[in-house]
Amino acid sequence: MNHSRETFVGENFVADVFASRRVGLFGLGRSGLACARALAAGGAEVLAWDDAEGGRQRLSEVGLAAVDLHKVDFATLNALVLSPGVPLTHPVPHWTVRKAQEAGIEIIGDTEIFFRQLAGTGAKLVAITGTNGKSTTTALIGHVLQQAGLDVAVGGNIGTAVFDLPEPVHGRIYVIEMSSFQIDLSPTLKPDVGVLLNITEDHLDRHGTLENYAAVKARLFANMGADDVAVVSVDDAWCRKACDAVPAAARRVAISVQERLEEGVCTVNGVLEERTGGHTAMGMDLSVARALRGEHNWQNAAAAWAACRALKLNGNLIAAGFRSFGGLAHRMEQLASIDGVLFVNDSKATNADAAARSLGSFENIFWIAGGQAKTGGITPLAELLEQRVRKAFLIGEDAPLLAETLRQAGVAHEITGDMETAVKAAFAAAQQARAEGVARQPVVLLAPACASFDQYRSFEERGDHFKTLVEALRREQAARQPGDDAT
Ligand code: UMA
Repeated sequence: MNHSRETFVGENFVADVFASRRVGLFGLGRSGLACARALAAGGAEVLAWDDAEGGRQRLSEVGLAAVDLHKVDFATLNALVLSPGVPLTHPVPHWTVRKAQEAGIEIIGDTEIFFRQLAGTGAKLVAITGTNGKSTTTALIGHVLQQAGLDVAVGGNIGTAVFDLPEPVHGRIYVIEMSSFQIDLSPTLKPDVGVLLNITEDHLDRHGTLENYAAVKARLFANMGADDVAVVSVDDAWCRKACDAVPAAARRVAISVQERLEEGVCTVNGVLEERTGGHTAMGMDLSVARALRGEHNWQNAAAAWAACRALKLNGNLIAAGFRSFGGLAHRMEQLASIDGVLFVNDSKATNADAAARSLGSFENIFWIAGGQAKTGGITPLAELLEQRVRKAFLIGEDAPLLAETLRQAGVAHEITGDMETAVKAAFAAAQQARAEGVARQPVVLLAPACASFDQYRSFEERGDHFKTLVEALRREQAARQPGDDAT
């Protein structure tokens, strides 16, 4: 997805729910900037600020001047609009949060204002959350609906800020990926279709405990009523708890990749089935959908199927959409085969659980990992690493921590520090393995199991850097050996 200013489609989004009122807005990244512009266009007085000079400067792009919120009496504001990346509760509330709490004003996100704008327009909302797979599921649902000829807009945590989307009109369906941070800032969130994929440990630095994190995710369903549909996994205990808490008036659709459900949508051994009363009503073999191969995608597919069915799409259209889905950048993205070595970019794997999915999908892996480790590091991966990884190449500030787990698991590794050194070393080792005649194609896999922020601005930037380096290798190899298999 391209986030350059030229491609923004919603430049004219007018958010008037705060017309003639005074709003403090903090954080001028992608979401804050778009929200400031939309609120100002809707007649609000927007007092916007960012801790970083760069953020404050960006405000002039939307015709506004920064106002130092340190000097503003928050009791004169109607609300504080906070960017999702700014700490609300943990590790400590941001200074703007403290000021807003002391003044007793509401603290909300751009998504909350967006949802208020949707009310009464006849537009529909599909909201997707979960620890892993939510971007793929969001993109997949968006793709299927679009292929079916519906009016669809896809955004949220996936990358396009909600106020960079087109304005609501009757019949338009918004497919919005929601992070836990965004849910936390969206008290009136009430999707027509809500999807909860899975809950495993992540972002504990921002939510304190797994209990809090799970409770925030479960709020996706809290305001649901009659006609709303909750699509929820029954494969983990936290999701089952969230499923039990769905308001009685709403309809629940269970999804599973572990059991053949009596009722719901399940994918067992790669075959998706929509089950009702213990019978299979319809289904498909996912092996025909090239971007949905691998166990990690079965849950995404089951969820997307259930969500599209909740929107009354017929099964043939959904299956056709699954088949034509191309997948997402930075999610197990197969980049090239160079000198018999496959390069895979899974930069989105920012925690151990996500990395486990790509590690489980390949063998003979030359693994590039590291960055800022999450709680628990890569300890849960020890067994998988032993089975799949021939050698690890570690980057970033927590490389020594990862090295310790690898040492204990008896897996070969070296600390390469930066990405460029890692790519070259991994390629050389993979080529050597190939020369020694390994049975399976060696794979250089970037699946960091860590956040990127010590070396990059985002996982996208990290993945793009990896892609650039792989492309350079491909060109080098093609120049050296014309006619090689570099693709
Ligand atoms: N800032 C401060 N002080 C702070 C923290 C941040 O001033 O203490 C400022 C920064 O200087 C910067 C701005 O806040 O100018 C950044 O705001 P942000 O981190 O909320 O980022 P945005 O650019 O607005 O992007 C957000 C989401 N980012 C986060 O949740 C961290 C993007 O999700 C999302 O795509 C975008 O809105 C559009 O909706 C990214 C993400 O990493 C992909 N999400 C996390 C994840 O998927 O794990 C949750």
